[in-house]
Amino acid sequence: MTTYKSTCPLNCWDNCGFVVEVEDGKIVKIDGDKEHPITKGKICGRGRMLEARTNSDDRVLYPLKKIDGEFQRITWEQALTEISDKLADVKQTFGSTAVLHSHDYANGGLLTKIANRFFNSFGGATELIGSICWGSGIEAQNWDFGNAASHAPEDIYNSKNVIIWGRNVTRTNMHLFGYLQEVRKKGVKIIVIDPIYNGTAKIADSYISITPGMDGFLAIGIMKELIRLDLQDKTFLEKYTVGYEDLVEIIDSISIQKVEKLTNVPRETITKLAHVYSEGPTATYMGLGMQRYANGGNTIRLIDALVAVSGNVGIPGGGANFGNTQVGQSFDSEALTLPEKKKESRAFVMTEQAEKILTATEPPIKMIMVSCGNPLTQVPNTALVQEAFHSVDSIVVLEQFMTDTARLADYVLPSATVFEEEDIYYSSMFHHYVNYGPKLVEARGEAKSDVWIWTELAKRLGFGEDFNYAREEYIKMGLGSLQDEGITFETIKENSHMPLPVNLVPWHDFQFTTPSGKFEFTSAIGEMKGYDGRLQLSYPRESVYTDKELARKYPYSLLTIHPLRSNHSQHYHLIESLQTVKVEVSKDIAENLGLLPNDIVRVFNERGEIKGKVQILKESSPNIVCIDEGQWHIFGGSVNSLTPHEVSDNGLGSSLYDCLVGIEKV
Ligand SMILES: Nc1nc2c(c(=O)[nH]1)N[C@H]1C(S)=C(S)[C@@H](COP(=O)(O)OP(=O)(O)OC[C@H]3O[C@@H](n4cnc5c(=O)[nH]c(N)nc54)[C@H](O)[C@@H]3O)O[C@H]1N2
Ligand SMILES: Nc1nc2c(c(=O)[nH]1)N[C@H]1C(S)=C(S)[C@@H](COP(=O)(O)OP(=O)(O)OC[C@H]3O[C@@H](n4cnc5c(=O)[nH]c(N)nc54)[C@H](O)[C@@H]3O)O[C@H]1N2
Ligand code: SF4
Ligand SMILES: [Mo]
Repeated sequence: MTTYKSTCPLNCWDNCGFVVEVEDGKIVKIDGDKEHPITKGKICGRGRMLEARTNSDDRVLYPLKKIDGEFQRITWEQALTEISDKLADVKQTFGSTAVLHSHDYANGGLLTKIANRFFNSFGGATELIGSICWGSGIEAQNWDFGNAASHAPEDIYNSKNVIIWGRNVTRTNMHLFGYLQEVRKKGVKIIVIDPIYNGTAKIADSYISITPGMDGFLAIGIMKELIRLDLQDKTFLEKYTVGYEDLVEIIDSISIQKVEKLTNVPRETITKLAHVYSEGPTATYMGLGMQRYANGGNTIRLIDALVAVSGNVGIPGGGANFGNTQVGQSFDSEALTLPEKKKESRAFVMTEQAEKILTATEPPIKMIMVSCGNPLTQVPNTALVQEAFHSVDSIVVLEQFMTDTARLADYVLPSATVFEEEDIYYSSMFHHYVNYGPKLVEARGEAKSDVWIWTELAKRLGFGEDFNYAREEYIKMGLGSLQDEGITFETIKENSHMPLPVNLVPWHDFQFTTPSGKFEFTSAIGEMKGYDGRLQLSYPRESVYTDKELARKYPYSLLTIHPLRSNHSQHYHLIESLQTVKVEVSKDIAENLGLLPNDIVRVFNERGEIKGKVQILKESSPNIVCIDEGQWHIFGGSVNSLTPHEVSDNGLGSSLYDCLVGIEKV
């Protein structure tokens, strides 16, 4: 038995360092790498289960083709020839954008970018832009600061207060939880703002329950109190911001009583929060859940504004921490993706892909290639996604398992797992270390890395010369100018992980990358894109305040948060106890409808329905139903059969959690 260092490829805040045991060419055990500076030897079950994901009997191990409704094993030669012929035909007859590349972030490896190299060299397919995950928040921070950049994890040691605002840290970001436990012992005050009393609330000094989608109003209320008490940071506001008058106008246009009513947060708590923000440094860690609303971009912008007004921007221990996109921006994406090869282009916003597939003309979508994604479970409005995928002539899915999406395919191509290919891995959400993942075992069966698959298709389509590189050469291309700073393929390999040269305290020089060079309460980028660049009083789309009729029919807010033991849809099929739908309801719903634990209920709205077993939430905002995302069709179905696919306010995010439902016992 030999042990090697490796890393977790899963889409997660933490991007852990691994120690992997290999015996007789087989992965036998995965543990944490104690020498990893951020993840320090601790990993979660999802990471450990990458062993099962590699060794499972259910893995797709051979190229498959659907013939008369049944999948049959075919050779790679047949698969690659038929698929490349189809791609060439579609391009010739309809143009290259008649092919859609549907994907998400299921693998954190640098070389997933080779898919973009393929489609650019193809002449330009229809691509997905924005993100179901974090699109509205990233766009919001681009408008306010010029970029979405978080403080380094260790900067929390400089904080006096920490606000965990809509991030489910114990479940989704376990190493931030480690830091919280540590600083709490030193007297740092921790406050959790969330509709649900989550695991982090248990260690917090206070838990503030809030009505879903109303966080922007809470930020306004806190700013109102800061100004009333004359606690705003006047120097920062004067020297480094634009549009403060517009913000004050919005703040003045709503009473504190209205803020209390909308948020369900009492006045005294709002005043206390104003003091917490002014007696900093106060770090704000935002989650991604609360921007998956029709008003999500504006919500993040209002929280950014609060962090700015209270003087917590650009100082150690402060920050408006959302995603840390400066990590991903460290790499030379263009060298890997060759955007100059693209001759035609068309983009669909990710959350709207189904609707766009169904309505696209000039050209219509004729073929879909799916990699690193499972849209049938993960993309909102499942019925529409199903209809869209059924409407397309050919679907090719690169996969490790027979997911709901793979089952719809005409061809399924077996994809290698993290331990079967070499790459470097990073996450643009939390810390700034890049990790090395060596090839530790041969790919099982006839599985191949995605890079190999794109390369073989490229050769058959006649643009193989751009694919004439070894993996190592691609990694070097992607490292670009990092190599001048000593971050080379060799040094990453030697050290297993290396810090990237990002700003550890973003905006410490108060030089913002917005058009004005200042923090923009009123956004020039927003205006250039045709939006009203000012901050707004804006509401979720599905709420009693915006659609009384809908709220009468479907009175409860559905949150579809990330599961504890699965990374999205990736672990349900490997853990038997996860294979039922769990419907968590707030206490008031249980009392009003006479629901008891384990009752079977139907949750429904105009888009669909789902059945599951009741559990009662210990503490939460009222009228909440919560169903974890990621469930497979065979185990009761994805909760996305209920969620809306409409975009968020700034055009690039989803409104997944902006969803009203009814519920009844069956
Ligand atoms: N175990 C596990 N961890 C994961 C993942 C996983 O699938 N499983 N996925 C990874 C990925 S891709 C992502 S994007 C991250 C997401 O990480 P998080 O942002 O932590 O996770 P979410 O599940 O999106 O939602 C987080 C919290 O938002 C709260 N919330 C929902 N609506 C509102 C609201 O209106 N206001 C407020 N204040 N809170 C609200 C929910 O109650 C929940 O506690 O997690 C990563 N980590
Ligand atoms: N209702 C609801 N829906 C959600 C969310 C929510 O909170 N609620 N969260 C959203 C968020 S934040 C995200 S990030 C998305 C995630 O959505 P996805 O990324 O689509 O979800 P996953 O289940 O992580 O992964 C999809 C598939 O990629 C495959 N895969 C893994 N590695 C590789 C690889 O190297 N190559 C190839 N070809 N395939 C690979 C896996 O086997 C898996 O089946 O879901 C979104 N959907
Ligand atoms: S899923 Fe996240 S927390 Fe778990 S091992 Fe992977 S990176 Fe670490
Ligand atoms: Mo995500």
